[in-house]
Amino acid sequence: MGGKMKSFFKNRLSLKDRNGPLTKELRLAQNSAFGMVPERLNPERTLPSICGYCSTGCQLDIHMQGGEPVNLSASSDYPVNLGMACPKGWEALTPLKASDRGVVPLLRHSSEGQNPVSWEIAFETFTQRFKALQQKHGNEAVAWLGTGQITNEEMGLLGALAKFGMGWIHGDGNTRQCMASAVTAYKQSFGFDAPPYSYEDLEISETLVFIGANPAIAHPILWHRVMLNPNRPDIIVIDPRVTETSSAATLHLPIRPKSDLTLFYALAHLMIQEQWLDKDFISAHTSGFDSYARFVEPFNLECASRETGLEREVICDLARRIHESKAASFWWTMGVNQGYQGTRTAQSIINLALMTGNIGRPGTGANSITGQCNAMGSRLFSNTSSLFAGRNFENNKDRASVAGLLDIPVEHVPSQPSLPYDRIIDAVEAGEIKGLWIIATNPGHSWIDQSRWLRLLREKLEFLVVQDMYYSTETAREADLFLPAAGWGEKSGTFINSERRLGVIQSVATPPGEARSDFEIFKGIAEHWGCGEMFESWKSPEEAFSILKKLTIDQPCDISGVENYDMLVEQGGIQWPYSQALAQEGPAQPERRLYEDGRFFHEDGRARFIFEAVQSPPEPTDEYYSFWLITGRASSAQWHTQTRTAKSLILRELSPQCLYVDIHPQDATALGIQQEELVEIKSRRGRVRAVARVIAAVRPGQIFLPMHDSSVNQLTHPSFDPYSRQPSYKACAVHVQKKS
Ligand SMILES: Nc1nc2c(c(=O)[nH]1)N[C@H]1C(S)=C(S)[C@@H](COP(=O)(O)OP(=O)(O)OC[C@H]3O[C@@H](n4cnc5c(=O)[nH]c(N)nc54)[C@H](O)[C@@H]3O)O[C@H]1N2
Ligand SMILES: Nc1nc2c(c(=O)[nH]1)N[C@H]1C(S)=C(S)[C@@H](COP(=O)(O)OP(=O)(O)OC[C@H]3O[C@@H](n4cnc5c(=O)[nH]c(N)nc54)[C@H](O)[C@@H]3O)O[C@H]1N2
Ligand code: SF4
Ligand SMILES: [Mo]
Repeated sequence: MGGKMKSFFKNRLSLKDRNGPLTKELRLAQNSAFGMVPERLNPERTLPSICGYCSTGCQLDIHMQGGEPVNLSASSDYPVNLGMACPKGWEALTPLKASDRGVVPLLRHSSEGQNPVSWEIAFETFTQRFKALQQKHGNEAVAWLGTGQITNEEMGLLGALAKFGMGWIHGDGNTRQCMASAVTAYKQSFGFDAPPYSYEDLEISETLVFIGANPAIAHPILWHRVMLNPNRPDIIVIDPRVTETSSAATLHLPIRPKSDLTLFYALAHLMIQEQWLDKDFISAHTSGFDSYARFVEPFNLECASRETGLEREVICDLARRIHESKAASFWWTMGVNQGYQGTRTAQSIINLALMTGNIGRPGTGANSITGQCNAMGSRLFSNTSSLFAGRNFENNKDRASVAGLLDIPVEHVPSQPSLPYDRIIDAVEAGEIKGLWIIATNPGHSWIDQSRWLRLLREKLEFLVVQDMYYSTETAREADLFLPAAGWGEKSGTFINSERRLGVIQSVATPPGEARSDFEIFKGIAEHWGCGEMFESWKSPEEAFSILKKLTIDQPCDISGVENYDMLVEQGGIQWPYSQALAQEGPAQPERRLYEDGRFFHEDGRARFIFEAVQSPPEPTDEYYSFWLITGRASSAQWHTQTRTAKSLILRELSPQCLYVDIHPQDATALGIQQEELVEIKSRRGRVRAVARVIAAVRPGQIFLPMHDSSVNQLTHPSFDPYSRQPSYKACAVHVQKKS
């Protein structure tokens, strides 16, 4: 460990000195793992690997014996997690052993269902079927849907293979469901998709404002880092629900869903009126402030209070707290991004940070937290909505530079961007897209308005390929061809976490049966497609990493100073940017934030104030559909569609096993619903049953359903942010009644 890293750890509290409250479920999971390590197992060696669940990016030490992983512990010398892990991390190895792992490719023979076939036949079928569709209907008749959960190297190879090798134009990722609004907001406001912060900011900020975020559940180790903040910070949570996070806050604003934009415009107006501004920062580093000031004038306290349901005094109090703080930071996730005005809402938060000078300094920032382990990697390397490393498909210079760096003819780089996810689905419905390849995502459960999606898969698609660890997922069951993939722990590569930190994942276990890593599957497809030569130099993940590095040179996300995987492990991960020039100055500082010099990525170096009129909800409540449905994460032991977490007995014991609905006592009484009674919830698209949890955590007129049950997205309404095309998962009207 380098000198900088050593002093970094010396200045921290030791694990036993920390008094962050361990939740009951964390304690349970930690005990179960601690009891076995290291006395009983006495591992021969440990291999560090970044966790394959959330974007916090904790490092886990995998304990090896006889070449097999026997257990793991949380790395105490990694700057992200400092010896901590959440239940999913402690249980990360368990899902690898599940009985429904895909062990051979499966091919559907019309009425006989899916049958095992060799990889040779699988690759041949893949190639013949997709090529036939392209020959008959053109390159726009096929598409892929990827993920933020595979490695950068896999993502990069997939994006290059599909677009430059196979001639595909359309490919998007499940990151569209998750990050798209933050990405668009940053690009428009800062000139590049570059979140400013480092996790250290959680520990040194004086005032932390969480908007539509429940980190105690969704990013538990980040939340612990907030608890380690020695400043006794002001923690403000803006969330319609009482959550695990809001319960620990100094101020909770139970805002009316989707009224955040009005709140932030009103805050801006108030702060302008009071002159609570950083005028020097505004004039030196931003553009468009005067128009913003004029625009927010009508957003007075009366209007804000009416729209948000918050008392005027509470809104004033919030403004004052931000003004009086020397270092205020703003953190947002899905309560903002997943909105029909997600991009503008994210920008209203960015605007507040800009006008108060809360950016580029320790403990500040307009900070979007990502979701999946490699969501940030997909933003840079998936080659979907932007060309590699933040470039633009429509820009000839960008296309030429990528073609040059990869030594391929420029005509192989499409000059049009992909359709976004929802438009790909519309194109399936219109019969324009006939073949789909889905990799490491389970939209049969997770996509909005799921019944339509499943109907289209079954009725409209001519060829569906699903590449997953498990043959049993809602999506894999529909596949014409299923490709069994190795999972986290069975392959190597890199991830990028929320604070832009690259870390290494290691192969510690052998994939079951004939399952192959996604990287190997992509290589096999390239060979059979006849474009293997183009990917000759992508020999191994580490060689692919060298290619990705090259692609970043002179971009804001330049990582050309990272020599190899060993350097990443040795330095405790490295945040981008880390150019060759930076590397010459020495090892990377363990915590780095952006915009310290006040320069943003637009040509004039200035950040922009961007704003727009507030819209009303696409599906408002009415007399019959009188409840507002909120969906989201429910427990730190459950991950999305649960293909992995449900395989662990410990995680199952830590989370509810049947679908429940949170409903306010007042509403329950009015509807004659008792605690734990069965309730029916209907939307215009479907109906589900859930057990009532009568609790004042939700407001009257609102209900909450966890996203982890596969029925929930039968209800959600397919509305999208117009700029990011991110689905609005947390806004639809439903009818609630006691199940007769
Ligand atoms: N345990 C666990 N952790 C996870 C995941 C998981 O599945 N399980 N998934 C990961 C991923 S991919 C992601 S994207 C993140 C998501 O992490 P979060 O965004 O923190 O999780 P959510 O529960 O989806 O939404 C956060 C909050 O938004 C609130 N909300 C809903 N509508 C509004 C609104 O209009 N305004 C405001 N201000 N708030 C609103 C909800 O009440 C909810 O508490 O979690 C990551 N971490
Ligand atoms: N109602 C509602 N719906 C939501 C949300 C919400 O808040 N409310 N949140 C949305 C968000 S933010 C997200 S990110 C999505 C997540 O939605 P999904 O991406 O569909 O969820 P996961 O369960 O993570 O699916 C990952 C799939 O990849 C497989 N897998 C895991 N590792 C590998 C690997 O290395 N290789 C391959 N080939 N497969 C692998 C897993 O078995 C699993 O089937 O859900 C969205 N849906
Ligand atoms: S907080 Fe996220 S990265 Fe850390 S152990 Fe839990 S799931 Fe893994
Ligand atoms: Mo996500």
